[in-house]
Amino acid sequence: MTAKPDARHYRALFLSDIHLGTRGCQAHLLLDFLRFNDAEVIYLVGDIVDGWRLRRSWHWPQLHNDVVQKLLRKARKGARVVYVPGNHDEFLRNYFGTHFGGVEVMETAVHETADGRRLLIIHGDEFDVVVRHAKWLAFFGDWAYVTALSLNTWFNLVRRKLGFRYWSLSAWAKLKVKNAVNFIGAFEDALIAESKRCGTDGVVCGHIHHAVIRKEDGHVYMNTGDWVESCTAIAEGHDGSFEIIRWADLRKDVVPAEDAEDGEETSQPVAA
Ligand SMILES: [Mn+2]
Repeated sequence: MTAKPDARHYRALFLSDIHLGTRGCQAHLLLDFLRFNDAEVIYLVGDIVDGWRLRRSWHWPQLHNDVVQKLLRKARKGARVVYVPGNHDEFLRNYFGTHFGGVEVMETAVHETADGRRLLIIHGDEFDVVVRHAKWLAFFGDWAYVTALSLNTWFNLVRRKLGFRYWSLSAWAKLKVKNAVNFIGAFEDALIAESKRCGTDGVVCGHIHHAVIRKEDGHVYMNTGDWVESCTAIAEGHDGSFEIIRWADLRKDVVPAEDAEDGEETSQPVAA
């Protein structure tokens, strides 16, 4: 058994792609992470609850409840918790500007770092369309770019209302393994471009399950990764420095308790 880690307190923590409600979610590791790590502000950068999957089959063991309770408890105890929904928890996109249990739901947020930089906080699925059609959009310029972005939003809104599943960029990219590196690079470029358009000094996003801190001509791109495979978070220290925390690597010995307390498992017919 590895030694108990020291409790850490950060200025800000950024988590995304937890996918509560799916079997892939490593809730035991996240719960362990939340026990030892606190922050003044916690940003939940989308795909926290997997609503698309919840509609088809329900996997909600006690551990997933515990994660939610732990986050709400941190909010009660004075942490600011901001929830920026992603494509898997799009149902929350109907609730921008509202609060529940002390958690603020926002379309995007801007975080100011200890050293005065401004960071755009966004999940990133909005840019799937830009990544897929990067060449065409570059050819037609800014107008096509902006139009494609808003079409993407409307397209997925209609799909959601009709009960279809979200078209997944990551799944698509995995099918085209040869392009995976290109696809990650294109996604990063799209997010950096968006951050520049917004006049911020950098961006914190999720969506592609690939944690990284990348600096490019004075601009920073940070991806929080996920809690399905890598179990990573981005943290800002009190001095404004940023790091990736790789919890699965730090806590190899933390294993899930027996599944005995699993919650209800039901299957529902797929809508439409
Ligand atoms: Mn996503």
